[in-house]
Amino acid sequence: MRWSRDEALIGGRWIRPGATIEVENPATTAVIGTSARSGRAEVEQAVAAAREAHGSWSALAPEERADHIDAVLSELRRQREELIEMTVAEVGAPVRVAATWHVDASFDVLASAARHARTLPLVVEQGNLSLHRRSAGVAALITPWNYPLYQLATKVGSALAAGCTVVHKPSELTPLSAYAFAEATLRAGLPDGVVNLLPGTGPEVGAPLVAHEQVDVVSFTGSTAVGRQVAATAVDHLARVTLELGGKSASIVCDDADLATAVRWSVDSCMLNSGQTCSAWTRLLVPEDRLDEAVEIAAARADEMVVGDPADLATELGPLTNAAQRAKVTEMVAGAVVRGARVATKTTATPETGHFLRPVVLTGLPVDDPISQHEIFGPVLVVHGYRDDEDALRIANGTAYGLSGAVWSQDSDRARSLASRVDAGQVFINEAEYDVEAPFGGWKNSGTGRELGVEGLLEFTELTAVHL
Ligand code: TXE
Repeated sequence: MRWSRDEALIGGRWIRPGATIEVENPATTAVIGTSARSGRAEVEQAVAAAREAHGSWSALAPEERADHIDAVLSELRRQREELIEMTVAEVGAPVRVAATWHVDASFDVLASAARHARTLPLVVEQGNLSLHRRSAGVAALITPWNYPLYQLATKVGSALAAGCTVVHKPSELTPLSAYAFAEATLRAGLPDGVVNLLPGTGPEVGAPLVAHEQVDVVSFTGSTAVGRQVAATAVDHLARVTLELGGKSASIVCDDADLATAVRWSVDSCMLNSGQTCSAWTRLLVPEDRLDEAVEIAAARADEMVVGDPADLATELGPLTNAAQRAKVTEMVAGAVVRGARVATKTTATPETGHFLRPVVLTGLPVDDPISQHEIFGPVLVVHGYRDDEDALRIANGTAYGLSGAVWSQDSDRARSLASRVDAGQVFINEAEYDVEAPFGGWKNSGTGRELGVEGLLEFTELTAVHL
């Protein structure tokens, strides 16, 4: 097998926990590699190694840490093609999506973290006070399978820049890019123990890691259910917690917007990475009297999407990353249909092997139906009509989530006013452009804390107010 690994990286050394986990290619269902299956013993060793390395790493000048991050980034850039190939293989992301949204976006995030390490003032004078920001200590980073390299980059960049040492537990479904990252830290000469890698399952590695008394910060991305458990465990020993959880974001198309442009962008946002993007705009809200027209445009865009071999440059949607996710999405759509949803898209066949699903556009259910309230995490868009701007806002804010959103209008004052009233961590106006400096995170069940930008770095620091 191409990517057979059986080690964990602890204190700069590769050690073998003994057991392994198979890694599947979701497009073919073939086993393409293995990862180590670490356990409690490795958690103990890795946290101890991170603790030991913390003193000297946090004592470095921030510029020196920035140089180290840049060195790791240079190593990763050298293997860009292999990282893309790995992402296509383990996530099933189409090669163009893998290149842009997984790999290049990860590079941007790491470069941004290094920049902030160089420029962020860690001591701020404020009258009779001197505010000192220092590294919070040892950070546990737990990442999911939908954007494995990118999620790691957002966490590890900020953590290292802030002076934390880290123990990373990748998703057991997509550990390959985590190995590539760990290898890059070794080649780049990062001091031993600054980055430790513990591949393994949530219960066997994630849970004891979060519970470890010597872990000072927990940064978790995953489901809201596990996020709750993580927060409850971490608060027991009062570790700082950042949670990046699910979403149910709305794209509000105002009556003065260019409907076709807004709808097509919204479909593309929803379907990116086969809908396995927490910030995807999965609900499309349009003026009531244009609902039919909007559904037709959305369905046409979804129907033209090329679903298939993720390694093919023409492919827009690869498979879902795992069988359980495909089953969950299929079941949620079937439930909605039983409750009366109209499927506006064609039911064209998908490849027989692999966890493929064609994009689906649904309409016809009330806004409080489960399909419009719960995260689906698949290529499914739900379209609703609204009466006026207030009604649109009520619907947009009427879920337990609050991660992202969009407003489309030709009137910038109206768009800004609406955007400022959406209960979400990020709102886009008339575009979907990614900005590496925009703090990312959620309101309500979408999580707590922020990633990226200055705010992302501050999550890994503690504050001392020195009274002069
Ligand atoms: O997530 P889990 P799953 C949502 C999405 C998806 C659903 C289920 O709706 O359908 O969650 O996905 C680790 N202590 N998102 O079950 O289990 C696990 O090993 C500590 C949204 O795969 O939350 C993995 O590394 N860690 C999302 C990570 O948590 C534990 C991304 C996420 O897996 C653990 C993924 C435990 N007790 C899914 N149990 C997003 N916000 O982008 C598991 N883990």
